[in-house]
Amino acid sequence: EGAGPQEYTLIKMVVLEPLPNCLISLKGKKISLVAATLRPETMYGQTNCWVHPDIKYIAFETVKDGVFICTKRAARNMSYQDFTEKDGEFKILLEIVGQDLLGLSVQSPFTCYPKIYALPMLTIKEDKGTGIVTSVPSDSPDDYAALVDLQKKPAFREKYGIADDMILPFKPVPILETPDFGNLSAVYLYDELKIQSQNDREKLTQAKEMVYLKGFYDGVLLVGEHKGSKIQDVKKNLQTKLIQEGKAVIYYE
Ligand code: A2H
Repeated sequence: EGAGPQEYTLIKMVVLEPLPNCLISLKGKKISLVAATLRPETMYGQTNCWVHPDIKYIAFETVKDGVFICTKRAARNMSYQDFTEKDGEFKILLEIVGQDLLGLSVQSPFTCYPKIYALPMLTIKEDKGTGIVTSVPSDSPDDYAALVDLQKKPAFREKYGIADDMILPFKPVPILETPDFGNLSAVYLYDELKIQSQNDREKLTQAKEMVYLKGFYDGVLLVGEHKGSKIQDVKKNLQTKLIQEGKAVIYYE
């Protein structure tokens, strides 16, 4: 880790009806699952979001944006970044175990899928970001590996009560092209390095570094208003656009 704080883009994924039982008491409020990402320019390729079944999350009221769902640790950090009225104070509306969020549907910015689902990822770390991750399987090897695990293992889906139609229709979307890895970098490297599952940590770390470097320095966007532009040139613009449209905020930790 570097010396200074890390800046993340916090993507607001708005929870859609029908609300899962654990959120019924919040009916009528705007509720968002919030995910910290380093790659706001890839949001065109979201196919789902990730929640850890065993992590404890909370719902808390923000000043401007309705209710956020994330770990308590992230809520505390946010309370020092003007998300709540008083520094260090946040009102916990609910405590929720990840398991109970699985299968809920959200609307997330920029993706071509009007509705995406919260699915289980077992490698999520409790002490990073919000504990919720947005999934871009075209460009994140971790996301692709976790999605393939669910797609090819019906028993894994059943264990968490995930219906086939929350997963099977969601294909990685080509959003960014690099000369070396083509237009689905994560898929290319998953195959090339013969990654077996989301637990294949060593190879996934290697794949992640490769995708990130090539994507940033050689990547060209294939979709959206900056189609044809280099990632380096538009990453910041896309972050700003998300923020201006009220779909994201900056978050540090
Ligand atoms: B990234 P860093 Cl397309 N546990 O967003 C595990 N992973 C987490 C997490 C947590 N608690 N919180 C955030 N992340 C993921 C997009 C993306 C990301 C792409 C490609 C690479 C990539 C879509 N998922 O990250 O340790 C989030 O996934 C590669 C590292 O702070 C976030 O950005 O560097 C990134 O890890 C933050 O990880």
